[in-house]
Amino acid sequence: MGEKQILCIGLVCLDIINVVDKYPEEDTDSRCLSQRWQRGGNASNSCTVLSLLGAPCAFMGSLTSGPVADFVLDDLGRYQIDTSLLGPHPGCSFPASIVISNLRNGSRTILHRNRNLPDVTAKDFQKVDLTRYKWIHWEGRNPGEQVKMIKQVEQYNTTVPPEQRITISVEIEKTREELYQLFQYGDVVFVSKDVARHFGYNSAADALKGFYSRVKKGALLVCAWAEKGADGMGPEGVVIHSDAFPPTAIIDTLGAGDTFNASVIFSLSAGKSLQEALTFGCEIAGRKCGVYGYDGIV
Ligand SMILES: Nc1ncnc2c1ncn2[C@@H]1O[C@H](COP(=O)(O)OP(=O)(O)O)[C@@H](O)[C@H]1O
Ligand SMILES: *[C@@H]1O[C@H](CO)[C@@H](O)[C@H](O)[C@H]1NC(C)=O
Ligand SMILES: *[C@@H]1O[C@H](CO)[C@@H](O)[C@H](O)[C@H]1NC(C)=O
Ligand SMILES: CC(=O)N[C@H]1CO[C@H](CO)[C@@H](O)[C@@H]1O
Repeated sequence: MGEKQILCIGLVCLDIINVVDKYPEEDTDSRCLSQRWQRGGNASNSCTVLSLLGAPCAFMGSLTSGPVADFVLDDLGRYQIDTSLLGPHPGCSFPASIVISNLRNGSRTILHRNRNLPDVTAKDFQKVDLTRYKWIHWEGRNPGEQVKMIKQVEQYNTTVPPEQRITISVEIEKTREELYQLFQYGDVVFVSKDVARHFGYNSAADALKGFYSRVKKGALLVCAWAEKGADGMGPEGVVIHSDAFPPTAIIDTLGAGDTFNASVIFSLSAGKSLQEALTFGCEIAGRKCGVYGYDGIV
């Protein structure tokens, strides 16, 4: 067996990206500067970045069959992302999003299509051979099942020597009450600016101070704040900060958060400190904002 992998569990979808130089007005015809298909989905994006950084990684999620699924599968392969845990769900429609990326101000508007693809369940997860992974990341989606999966990993951790234990990270991005139970799981917890704002916090530092009591003992809590960079807090209760690294021009901020998370996970999994990981996360995410897609960030 080769080096242990980092596994990301969540969604893969198709992003149909339309680049415009002015946001379209309703009831008008307008042209986009370019249009492209790109594999998307938060956990799938983080895998792309982990792989570009040189970490062996795997993605677990649902996939249907058909031309769009083939495109996505090919692309995962192109980035050497292990897809052996992808569950087939023929007959379901594939999640796709229309993204309007405004070149003038870097804004991006996303129109999600309703999806009927099932999320990964604890039952699916039981089949996973945990000895292959050193880190597992969950994009918060179906927390009831996700907590059961995390408990399986915690149970596994009690049966192996410390150096073989799996680090658990979770991401809480959406303002959905049921997702907040994920705070108390995870050695590393990522919470979004959206959730922070929803709770009335106006900075990453305030969010960390407010949320830290929810995480488990010893955990790291991380909150990114777009052009303000990102903050993190560990058991010492001290706020650690990295400024953003703005590119010369903002080209495409889609997936900046996923790039940031992946880079932080990469850095921490290599034994770096929280400060080093935040700085690395902001540096790579900043570079990502300066290119289309992900190629060229490393
Ligand atoms: N406009 C920007 N300029 C420079 N860095 C940025 C910018 N937007 C995002 N970043 C970087 O990406 C990280 C994640 O940003 P975030 O706002 O959480 O992403 P998302 O846009 O995906 O929600 C930030 O911590 C920062 O390092
Ligand atoms: C592994 O699981 C234990 C619980 O058994 C948990 O406390 C720990 O944070 C997990 N991760 C690591 C890296 O030990
Ligand atoms: C990364 O974390 C941010 C919250 O800081 C979230 O918006 C984004 O969806 C996360 N991506 C993944 C793959 O967890
Ligand atoms: C498909 C999906 O849930 N995408 C989300 C990924 O994360 C960004 C923010 O980082 C959201 O805006 C997307 O909706």
